[in-house]
Amino acid sequence: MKIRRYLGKNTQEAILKVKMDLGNDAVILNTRKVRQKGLFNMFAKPMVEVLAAIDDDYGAAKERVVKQKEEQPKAVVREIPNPVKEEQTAAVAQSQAPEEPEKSKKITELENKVQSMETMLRKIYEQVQNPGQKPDEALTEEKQPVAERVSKFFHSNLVKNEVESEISDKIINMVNEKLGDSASMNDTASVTYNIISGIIGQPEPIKLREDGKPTVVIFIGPTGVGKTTTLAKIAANFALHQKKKVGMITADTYRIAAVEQLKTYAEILAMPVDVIYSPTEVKEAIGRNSDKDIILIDTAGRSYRNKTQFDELKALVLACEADEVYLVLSATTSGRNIKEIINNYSFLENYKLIFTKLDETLTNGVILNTKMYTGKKLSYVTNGQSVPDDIEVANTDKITKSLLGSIQ
Ligand SMILES: Nc1nc2c(ncn2[C@@H]2O[C@H](COP(=O)(O)OP(=O)(O)OP(=O)(O)O)[C@@H](O)[C@H]2O)c(=O)[nH]1
Ligand SMILES: [Mg+2]
Repeated sequence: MKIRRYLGKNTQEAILKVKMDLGNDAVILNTRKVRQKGLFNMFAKPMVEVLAAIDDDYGAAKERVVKQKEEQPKAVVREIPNPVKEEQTAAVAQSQAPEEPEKSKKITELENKVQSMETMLRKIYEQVQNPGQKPDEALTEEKQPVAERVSKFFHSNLVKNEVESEISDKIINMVNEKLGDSASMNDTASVTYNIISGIIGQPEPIKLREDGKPTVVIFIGPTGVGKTTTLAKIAANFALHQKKKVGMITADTYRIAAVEQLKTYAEILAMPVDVIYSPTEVKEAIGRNSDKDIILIDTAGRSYRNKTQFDELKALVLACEADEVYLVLSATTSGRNIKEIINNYSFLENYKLIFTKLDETLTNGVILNTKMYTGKKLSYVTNGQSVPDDIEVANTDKITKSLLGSIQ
């Protein structure tokens, strides 16, 4: 079974998207309100997110839909019975009200959380029942306590989500240590959830200095992960939504295209860019931007295999004395590579993590793996190429649920 998310301004629009993409056979798993993408959209009207599932032969199903579209234009989406649906509909209707008081917003948020948990538990229950199993296997499974079966299920989901198997083992051991054999499904699910969300921790975005001096932020990371794009997204959000004065500095002069790329963004955003050719120039460039609220420094993707280039990067990090250093990593990086990359950046004393390209992968295991390896704070995640929208402050709840949910 494949699970996908769809966003719409209201339920109708989101369900229409489900139908367009997955056709009639889609099963609606959950409906909830979410905030729009973008860093500073906290006060914007929430969108409706529909979680829909489709069988594995989805390709074939899609072909059928094309056929059906010709034959029978009215598509009906099948919904599985959902005891909380009525409240959901009420919650969605509420989201369309022009102004929602703060208190009811909080209540709706809590309702959403409970609903997601219920949906998750319902799915676990269905899988634990596992009707597709061979009879003898089912018999052995039946003898296992619920807690054991549920934690096995989570372990398997973590591994499917590309959490390193030793890390998955460790987490499940922590869960088992906290729970006795007689623990209920609810307890097992919530203890597992709490342990994982505790490891992911509370994300921390850029914090501006309060002493009137510009906050200096530097972005480093492997080639092509999305450093420049992410910097542009952050620059645009600070300028457009927080009305801050932003300055940009690029130290990436190895490719002419790299300077041009940042200059193009800077022109669109009407921001200055300083180009520096050696780490010794960075302090001066920062000085030229002393009227800014925030200065964002872009660096070239560096291969640690090229010692001279990597030493220059180290010198730059040292020379700029940034308030915040961000290590930008792609969520599509494989487990082995991420370990190597982290080792190579271990010269950094303090940094925060940004994960890019979440839209290009179905699994978020790399986030949990990296948190376990580095213990560094998470900040932003990006989920598309579009500047400035495709970025948000990482959402621990969303990441934890995606790690516990099953993908195949
Ligand atoms: N799908 C997707 N693509 C992204 C995302 N962020 C960046 N990209 C794309 O990744 C490619 C590389 O992005 P850049 O911002 O140039 O990457 P970089 O890290 O600055 O690259 P170098 O400076 O060469 O090291 C571009 O095509 C971006 O549009 C994202 O969140 N999702
Ligand atoms: Mg770049």
